Amino acid sequence: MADAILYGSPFSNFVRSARLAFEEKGVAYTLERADIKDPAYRRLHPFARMPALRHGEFRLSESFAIMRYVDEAFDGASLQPVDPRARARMTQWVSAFNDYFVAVIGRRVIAECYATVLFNRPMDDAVFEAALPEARHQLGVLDGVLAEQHYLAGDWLSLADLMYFPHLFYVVMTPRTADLLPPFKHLHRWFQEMSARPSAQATIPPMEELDAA
Ligand SMILES: N[C@@H](CCC(=O)N[C@@H](CS)C(=O)NCC(=O)O)C(=O)O
Repeated sequence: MADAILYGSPFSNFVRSARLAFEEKGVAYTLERADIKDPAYRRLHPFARMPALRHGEFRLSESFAIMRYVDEAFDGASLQPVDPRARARMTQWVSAFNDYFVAVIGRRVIAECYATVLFNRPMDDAVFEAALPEARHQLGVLDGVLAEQHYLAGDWLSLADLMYFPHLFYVVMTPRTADLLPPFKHLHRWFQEMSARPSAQATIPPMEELDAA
């Protein structure tokens, strides 16, 4: 079967999570930049977001669905725990990511720092500052989990870790937010270990092209 094609930008957090699944699994894929505003792209993603996947005739959208497909359709060490409780824990953290973490750390903290690049407008300091207490609370929750275990779903890397890492990468790399993570020492330990993985190294966004706040 043809290699998988992942559509999206190398700057996108969600695209990077999907790429991390390919890299961790050792599965060949091609990253293709897509014009998500092109009506034809809706055949791949009905809501015109990224990433989307094409694997032969099979089309799929939504990062977590793509990550599960990559994990389950190809050989290699599993990125999802077998134990039902650990697997449920992975799903819990992915759900929390999609519903709470993205809304605060994705859309109000990181996105504000990149408002010029993303929305062609100045950063809204009030939105950014107002989000910080909840952002710190969320980082504290993750820190508490990682104080007890090595990865978010237990002792082994899982899709939950791959989901959070790209967002936290921007928190650490962005001058305005760089001091947020280090006080959470367990989360910081996890972040440093995740950053050193070959999968993370292979998917670093070309930051020099961005002008962060
Ligand atoms: N729930 C989606 C979220 C995807 C998403 O929001 N992607 C962003 C890029 S990081 C996007 O496509 N933004 C384009 C836009 O909002 O126009 C997923 O998990 O794949």
